[in-house]
Amino acid sequence: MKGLYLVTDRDLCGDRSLEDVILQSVRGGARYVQIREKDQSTRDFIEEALRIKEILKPFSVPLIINDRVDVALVVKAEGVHVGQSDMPYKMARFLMGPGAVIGLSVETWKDVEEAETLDCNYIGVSPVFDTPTKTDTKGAWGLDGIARISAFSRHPLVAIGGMNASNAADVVKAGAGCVAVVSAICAAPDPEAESRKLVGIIKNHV
Ligand code: TZP
Ligand code: MG
Repeated sequence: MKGLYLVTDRDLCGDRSLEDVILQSVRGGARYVQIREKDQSTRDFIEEALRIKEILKPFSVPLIINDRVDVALVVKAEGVHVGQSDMPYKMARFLMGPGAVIGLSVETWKDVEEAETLDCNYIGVSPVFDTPTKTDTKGAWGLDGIARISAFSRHPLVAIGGMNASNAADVVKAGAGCVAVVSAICAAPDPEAESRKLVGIIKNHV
């Protein structure tokens, strides 16, 4: 996993549709898109995921569904991302199959050690920095945390939390090949330009 990873937040898109922001972001070079919906009905989530799948197809960008393995299966998404309170990784793998992309969030050192025993496709280092976008976290890893995890873990690292064009280079230099952002793109006045800028920063520092 390398490059820019967009995680969505519909509320941060303002008067633009989520679909429009996603299209702009992949035009700007985002390589992965994760749809994260916390308050949507199952029906609406499925319909949205199907629309977004069509948008991503021409870009060969995999669709990853946050948490909801049922939605991922029914829309034939390429993957799911599970956190430590979601469906356990092995059950998600059992349902999704060997070919799916499955990411697992690590919030503590114990999570990192446990992830070593699992064949997840990446670990989400969560959060790297404190962020108003998600506040129910167990404390920020910081750049030191990324470096420590990167030295220890065999898994690709996807860094998430509080990242933007001002700190993405440091995060990549610390050992994360993939930078996942929510507000930096969803709330950007020009999501395509912002994505392009982040992609350039990541490329120059891996
Ligand atoms: N998981 C850990 S931090 C976070 C998630 C979903 C939110 C990151 O949002 P932002 O706006 O990129 O800081
Ligand atoms: Mg979750």
